[in-house]
Amino acid sequence: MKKEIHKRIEVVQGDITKLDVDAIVNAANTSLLGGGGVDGCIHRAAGRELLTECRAVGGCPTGEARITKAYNLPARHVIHTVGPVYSGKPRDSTLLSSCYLNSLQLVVENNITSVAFPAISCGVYGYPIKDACKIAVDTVAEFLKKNPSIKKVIFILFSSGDYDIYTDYLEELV
Ligand code: AR6
Repeated sequence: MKKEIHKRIEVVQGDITKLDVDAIVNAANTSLLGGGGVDGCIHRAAGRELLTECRAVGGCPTGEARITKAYNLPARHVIHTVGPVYSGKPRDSTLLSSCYLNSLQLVVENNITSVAFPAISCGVYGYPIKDACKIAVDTVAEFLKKNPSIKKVIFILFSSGDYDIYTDYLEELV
């Protein structure tokens, strides 16, 4: 990976709801009406107004993304994307990659310069973290090459084990 791309990607361990970035990405479900995991954390921290706006959006198919305001969060926007439920079929990786691509497309369209991603599909939806990490990093790196307006993409991982997987993979690509 080129140094210039590497510098625009950051890996951190922590809670995505605390990040002061232009946009955070939510690992939502197709209803967009909240749930557990990171989705639950984001809705709790953003407040009821987020649910009201999500209701008006009216859902999101797997692999696509929708943008809302972030209300009580330090971030300015929430990009809701719906990862695949892991099945072990080739379609999983295409859909997961689409989540990153469609989220980044919204980033560009909304003049956003910094965005943070959780490990989409790697909790309740059961995607193996090592495979998901490769898809996430490769998709983002390829997109950054073509889109200089995005200054920073943060991968934020809840556990130290997941954090190590991301940092190890990025080191491999240097
Ligand atoms: N900050 C960063 N990462 C987090 C946080 C947080 N606050 N909380 C959890 N994670 P999951 P999925 C990590 O289950 O697999 C919901 O019910 C977590 O450790 O949140 O895409 C939705 O409504 C894991 O690595 O999302 C859907 O129904 C990662 O975020 C379903 O879960 C994703 O885990 C989506 O499942």
